[in-house]
Amino acid sequence: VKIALTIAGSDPSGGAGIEADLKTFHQLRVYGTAVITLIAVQNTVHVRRVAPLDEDLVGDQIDAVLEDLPPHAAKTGALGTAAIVALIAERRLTCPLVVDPVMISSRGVPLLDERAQSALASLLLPQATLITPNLHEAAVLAGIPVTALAAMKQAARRIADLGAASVLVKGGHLAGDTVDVLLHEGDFYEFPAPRIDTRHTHGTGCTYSAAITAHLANGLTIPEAVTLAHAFVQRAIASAPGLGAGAGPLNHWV
Ligand code: PXL
Repeated sequence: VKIALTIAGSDPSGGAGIEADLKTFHQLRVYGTAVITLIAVQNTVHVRRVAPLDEDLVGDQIDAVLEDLPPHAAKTGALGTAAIVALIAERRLTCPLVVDPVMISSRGVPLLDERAQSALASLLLPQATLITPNLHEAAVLAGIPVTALAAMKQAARRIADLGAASVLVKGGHLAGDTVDVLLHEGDFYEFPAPRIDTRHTHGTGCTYSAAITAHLANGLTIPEAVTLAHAFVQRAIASAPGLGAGAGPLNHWV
C-alpha cells in the first residue's frame, strides 16, 4: 500500500481541505495521512473564521508522520501563515510534492496572508514537483493578468522560471468552457472540459490536487496523473450529491 500525505486546512463541512483530500486518497486506493495547518469554521453557506495552528504544532505533526509513515507523495493546501510555509519548506520532503497554492476561499476569505504568499513563492515553490494554481493564483505568482489560454501558458512559463518543476494552471474560472494547461519538461498539455452548470464545486481544487497526489504515490507520471485526476474531478462535479444549502461538495465516491 502506498502512502500519501496532505498538509492542509480543515473544512468541518467535509467538502474541501483535508477532509476532501482524505476522501480522495481513500477512493483512489492510497493510505492517507493528514497534517492540519488551520481550521476554517465553515459550512456550504458561510465561512465564520479561519484559525491557523501554532507552527510548532504543525511541525510536530509532520515529523510524527515522516518518522513512521514516510509518504510516497505529498500535497500542500491552505497553509495560513509564513511561519507554517517556512517550516514545511525546512522539512525538505524527499517524495514528489504537489503544491496547491490556495490563497483565498471561493467566498473570498483569505487562507494565506500576504507575507505567506511571498514565503510560498520563495521557499516552497522551488520544491514543488507540480504546482496547481487557479487563474487568480497564477496571476499573483506570475505577476501578470491571467484570463485566457495564451496568458495561462505565459504564466506557467514564469512560474516554472521561479523554480517549480511542473505547472498546472487550472481554467475552471474561465468564462464558458474550461481548459487546464500543464507545462511539464518543456511541453504544454491541454485538458479541455465543458462547463458543468452547477453550484456544487466546493473543494474542487483540493480534490483535484489530492487525486494527482494519489496517482503520483501510485507511481504514475505527472501527465498520466493529471489526465486521470482531471477526468475524476469532472465526474465528481457532474454527480455531486447536492448536499447543503449553499455550494455543496463533489461526489468523492465517483
Ligand atoms: O478550496 C480551498 C480551500 C482549501 N482549504 C480549506 C478550505 C477551502 C475552501 O473552502 O476550506 C480548509
